[in-house]
Amino acid sequence: MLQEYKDKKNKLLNQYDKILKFPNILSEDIKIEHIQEKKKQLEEEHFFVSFTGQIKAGKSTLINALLFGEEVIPSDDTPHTAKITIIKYGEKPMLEATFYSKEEWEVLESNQEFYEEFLKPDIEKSVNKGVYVNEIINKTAKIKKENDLENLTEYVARDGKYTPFVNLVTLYYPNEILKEITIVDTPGTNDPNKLRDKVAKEWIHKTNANIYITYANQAMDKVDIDFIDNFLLSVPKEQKLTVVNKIDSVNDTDGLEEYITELLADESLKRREIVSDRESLVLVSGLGALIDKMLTKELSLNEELEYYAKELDEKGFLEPENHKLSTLEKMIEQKLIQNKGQNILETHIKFLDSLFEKRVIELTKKINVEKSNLNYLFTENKDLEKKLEDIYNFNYTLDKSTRHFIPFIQLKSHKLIIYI
Ligand SMILES: Nc1nc2c(ncn2[C@@H]2O[C@H](COP(=O)(O)OP(=O)(O)O)[C@@H](O)[C@H]2O)c(=O)[nH]1
Ligand SMILES: [Mg+2]
Repeated sequence: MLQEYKDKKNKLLNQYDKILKFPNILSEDIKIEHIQEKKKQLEEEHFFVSFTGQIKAGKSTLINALLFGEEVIPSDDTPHTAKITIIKYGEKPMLEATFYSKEEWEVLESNQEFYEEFLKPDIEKSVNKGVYVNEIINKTAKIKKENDLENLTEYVARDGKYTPFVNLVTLYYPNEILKEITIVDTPGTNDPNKLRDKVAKEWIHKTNANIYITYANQAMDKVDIDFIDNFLLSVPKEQKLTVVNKIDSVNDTDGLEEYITELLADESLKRREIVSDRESLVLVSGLGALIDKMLTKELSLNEELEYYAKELDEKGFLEPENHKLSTLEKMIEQKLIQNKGQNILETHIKFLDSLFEKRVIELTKKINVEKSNLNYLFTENKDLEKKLEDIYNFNYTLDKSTRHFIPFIQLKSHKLIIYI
């Protein structure tokens, strides 16, 4: 993903390197630190993409297919609590859970209704697993790290032993795409926990593209609308993309078309700029794509995936032209370039141009000064030439008159000798 952008970015970074290697080519009043800073800025430019949609819409499966080509984020039948997961680049796989601070926890506890309905039962489950509130919340270190992702469910699943105390989970993974893009996997429902709700909102607003996932034959319901109203209303239209997932689960193409037509005709969605037009709608089979990638990498499938693999294979959804993951990749790429990438590249091209332009103006000035010096020398030269000519002429005249006089002088001298 983003290959063309990366190539262009690398070319610009090379330009910065060249300038840093030969700083003399720059005008004297440009500080080298300024160039270093600009280069760093470009290196650190980063994209954020958020995946939203109801629980079970297929967000985790799609992220696994797009990024990893294997099941890195768990997608299982136990519903996960509404927890936001950030997926970032790291040299080694690592899980980082951010727990609530003491102050945040007090705010949660003080909401009696929320405490009784959600927090208390969850805390009791954790106690049964040997994890106590004071052990987690009162610690100064808010972050717990694990060097593999195996235990992720303990932090995000409904009955995970740390789940009630987790505010945010960050996964680090050595994956080239993540060097350019950070993925935000959001809960699809409004969170009764208002603190997590706030974190999710902040992350969604950081993103340059938001993918809203629904699935074939699932009518957008109140849960979708509430979520969209709460989280996505202020996201600009050009950043939004809607995915209809699980297209493999529809038996006839007419049924799918009917579903799409209904979505497109839905005025309340149109008003919310979620399914604005056919062009911003992508139809995929996330599971088909994931299995296709796993088989290509010759990874073994678990029992559940094995079962789906047979079914999807029979329907042809393990074929790229049918699961259509690359269409989604292209659409995400397009959004990122339009909303941010183009601007990044243009800003740096303009900056580099202005550097050279300044130098060209300086050099042109210098050339002009040299030219006028030369002109001066040239006119001086002309004067000299003229003087030389005069001297020559004078010489010539002198020569002529001398020749004239010589016989006369000779005669005179002769006479003189005789006389003597
Ligand atoms: N048939 C079919 N099932 C899918 C597809 N994508 C995901 N699923 C299944 O839907 C369920 C929920 O998927 P998951 O990725 O965990 O959804 P999330 O809650 O939005 O992250 C899992 O059982 C997946 O295997 C798809 O394209 N086709
Ligand atoms: Mg999920």
